[in-house]
Amino acid sequence: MSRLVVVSNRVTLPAKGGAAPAGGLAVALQAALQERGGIWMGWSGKSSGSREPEPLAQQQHGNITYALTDLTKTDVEEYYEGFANRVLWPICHYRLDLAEYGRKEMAGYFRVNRFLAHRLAPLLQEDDVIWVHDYHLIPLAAELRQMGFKNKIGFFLHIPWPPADVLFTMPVHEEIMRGLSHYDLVGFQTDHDLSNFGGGLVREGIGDALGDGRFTSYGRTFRGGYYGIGIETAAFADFARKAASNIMVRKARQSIEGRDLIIGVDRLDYSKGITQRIDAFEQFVKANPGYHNKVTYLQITPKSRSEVPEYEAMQRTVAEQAGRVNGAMGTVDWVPIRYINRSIGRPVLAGLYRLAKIGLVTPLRDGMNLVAKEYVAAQDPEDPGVLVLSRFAGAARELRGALLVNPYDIEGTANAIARGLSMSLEERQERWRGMMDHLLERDVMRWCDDFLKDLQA
Ligand code: ADQ
Repeated sequence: MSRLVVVSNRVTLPAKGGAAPAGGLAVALQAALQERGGIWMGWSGKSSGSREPEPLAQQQHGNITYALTDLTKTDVEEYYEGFANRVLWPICHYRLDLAEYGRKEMAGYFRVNRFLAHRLAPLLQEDDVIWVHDYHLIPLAAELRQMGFKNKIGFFLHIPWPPADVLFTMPVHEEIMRGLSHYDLVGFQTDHDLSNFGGGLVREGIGDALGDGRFTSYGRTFRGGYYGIGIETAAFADFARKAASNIMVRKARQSIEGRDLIIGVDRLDYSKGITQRIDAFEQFVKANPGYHNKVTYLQITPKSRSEVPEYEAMQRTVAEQAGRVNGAMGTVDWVPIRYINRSIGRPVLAGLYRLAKIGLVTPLRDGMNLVAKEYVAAQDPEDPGVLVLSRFAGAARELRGALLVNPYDIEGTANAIARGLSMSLEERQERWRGMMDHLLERDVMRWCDDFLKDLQA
């Protein structure tokens, strides 16, 4: 078996004794790396003012070498905050209005990818299989090819891929499309993303679809496929089962005091539809006076990317909105929305999901959305809750037992909340069983195996 080299913007180091275990993606990649031996390389998260890069920091854990590089402050501003998060992220989430193009940032993105390729090169062996993750690193394969590397290189995109009409508003779309052609396998989350990619390629006359998942463009032939990412289903279900005895989960249960719990868990990001969701909750309470003082909506939202202005503005908007609804609807003994900005360890999170009658997952656009899958995995088979899920999340193409909603349709989402809260036990069990079977079969290990098998085929 060839050695595996994983490259991603950030690297998850193994949890230190006692620390909360990492999320599913890290667990799966670490397992694959441990089995075959390999390297996980990426940015350390640190930036310095110096132009001369420090040597790569390497740490060995079992069969895995973690290789971390610092970037300069300018690199981080241009490559990460500038192009990746202010151009590619909004464009891939269909938000033309939020993309901010700057020549400097675009150049920085390609420059840092070249830098990372040069840092990686000395570590590579001839038959290594290289797996590159996500939108930060699209040009990496092209850089490695230019240096003469003929290894199998795969790419997986964790976020959506938009239709050509959206993508082609980006001044460097051509370079991005060319960058993808240097991989042997380009993986998307859903059939929908893959067809946006293939459709754009053909329609814009950049390349051809050869059938059987093969494409040709810029003189290269490569494969495209979709591999919906999963979670560590069995382990997560186990956390949830055991969480009843957890002190924080017990306190949460006591504090709900016989009310139904609705839960939302998202990074603070405009793609997650949090403001529309709060509107829908407010609409639900207004339209259903019987639920006054009978329901609590817990929204757990750690801040993210605060250096990007839209995110900073959103922090204020959501906090004000939650405060306004509580002020208008709350009573001396009822706070309708509990809005908290912190990260929660996975075992506790699993317990909170299990307490909730409704998992409210309503992104405006999402590659997959793992929260939807975690919510389902955490349910009690005897008395499962209902997943209310945006049709614009990749997960909606797999989780057919969810109540699918259009998150822009506030009344529609409010109605789905009401429907979920009054759904019969029999219907809840039937919907949940189908979704859980799917999640057990297609967990994150399977995702990892499927991608690597196709990459090496
Ligand atoms: P994200 O946009 O980060 O991921 P998501 O898939 O929902 O979105 O994953 C978030 C993860 O963070 C989940 O595992 C969740 O439990 C965890 N999390 C969120 N809030 C938390 C909190 N307060 N405390 C603790 N944990 C919290 C990107 C894409 C997604 C895609 C994933 C994986 O945007 O579409 O599903 O990558 O490919």
